[in-house]
Amino acid sequence: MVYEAKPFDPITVNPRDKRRVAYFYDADVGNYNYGAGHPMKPHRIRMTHSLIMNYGLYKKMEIYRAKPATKQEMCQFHTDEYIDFLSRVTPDNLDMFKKESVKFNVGDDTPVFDGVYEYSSISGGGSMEGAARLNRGKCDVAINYAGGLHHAKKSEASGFCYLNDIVLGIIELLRYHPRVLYIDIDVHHGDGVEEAFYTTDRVMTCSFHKYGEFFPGTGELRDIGVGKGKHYAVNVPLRDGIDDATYKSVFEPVISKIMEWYQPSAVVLQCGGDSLSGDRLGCFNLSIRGHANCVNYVKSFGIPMMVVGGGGYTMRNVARTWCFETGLLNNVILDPELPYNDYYEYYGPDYKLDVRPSNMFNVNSPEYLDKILQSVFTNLERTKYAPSVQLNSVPKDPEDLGDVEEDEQEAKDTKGGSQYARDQIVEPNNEFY
Ligand code: YEM
Ligand code: CA
Ligand code: ZN
Repeated sequence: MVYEAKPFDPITVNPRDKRRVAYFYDADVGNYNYGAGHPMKPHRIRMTHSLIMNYGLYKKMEIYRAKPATKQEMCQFHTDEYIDFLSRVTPDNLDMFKKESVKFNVGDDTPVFDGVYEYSSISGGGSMEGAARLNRGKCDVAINYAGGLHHAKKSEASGFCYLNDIVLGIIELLRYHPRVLYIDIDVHHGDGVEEAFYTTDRVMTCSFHKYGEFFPGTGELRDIGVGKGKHYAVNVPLRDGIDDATYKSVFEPVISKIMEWYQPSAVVLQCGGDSLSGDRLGCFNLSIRGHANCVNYVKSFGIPMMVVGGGGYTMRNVARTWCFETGLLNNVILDPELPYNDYYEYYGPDYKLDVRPSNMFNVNSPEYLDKILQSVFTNLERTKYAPSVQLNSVPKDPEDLGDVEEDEQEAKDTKGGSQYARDQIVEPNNEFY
């Protein structure tokens, strides 16, 4: 048996760890509205931000408002046609786009709401700028809770997602990093990101998700990538009711084995909050600690890290969790008592920084999990050990042109792996991955 049920130990941090955290937030994001009754509520990002600020985490990290992603940037992954449509369509002119609405899959899950393009550009801008700051060694951790929209496809909206900010962020990371690991703890399969990098060994994708009569229906254990990407996609299909200790007992061995075999130089962690207990759409039974343990575990490898949001449909629990995780990323365990904040009334009756598990049944048996771990390990052992890529010089970032002083300052900075990253300037000719 390779599966071993581990105890769930208390989460710890090292206050002497001085990793630099860049947090991206745009105050407009909470105003976008998918429509009455729709489960996706961008307001949860504003609630998270208010908690983060009222816990005083602004003293620990740098806070940025990213430039919204431009059309040109979006089209590094998406088709011109699709982005052009997104930029033109509005609730008022939707009638004129009947054919396109079908083609680009806007509808019930992905409605055309006021500002859908601007909302997407905020989400994408945060992940792209976060990646660029990591690339330039200006931070060790970048956070964008408006990102994590993992279902968006090259030319199609899907599952509440329009723009795949994660793919755009990873493409940016690939300019400097030979191997990027993508980890997805949202309760849904990270299909859009997996699909984008399914045929390359430059990105390993690893999604943990509910599988079986659940959206989007992909992410089987045997889906492992194609061509050069064979064995570089990892899927961990789970059943209802997984708890903290069980999730940890699967997550940690899988990630540890990936780190050993793949040796990524950067990692992107999608922190979808719909894997929490009591989520409106999810069916897992994680407490805040079970979810946050994943963040702390990935952080413990000390690799440049991008943290993005994702799903999460019980707003008060998403805000609690992302705030607690922002604390961990800054090496602080936050006080269980919530501070007063703009949305205090949402957190009653207890007003605590806690998401409790329920007594639901855990359908994931040790035998089932053992089968999954065996298969995942066998596939990883078939990968080439830390595959390398031809080294070429990277075209300069437009924003760096003429900024000699900053470049000189940057050149002096040898902390946080940035010198290593610059030594490994890796964009192959005429392709991103
Ligand atoms: O399962 C689907 C649909 C069914 N197929 C035709 C696709 N979509 C998922 C997407 C989840 C993305 C994270 C889905 N949609 N799960 C729940 C919903 C959902 C969508 C709504 C849209 C407008 C929902 O569930 C309660 N309520 C909605 C209410 C309004
Ligand atoms: Ca997932
Ligand atoms: Zn989800």
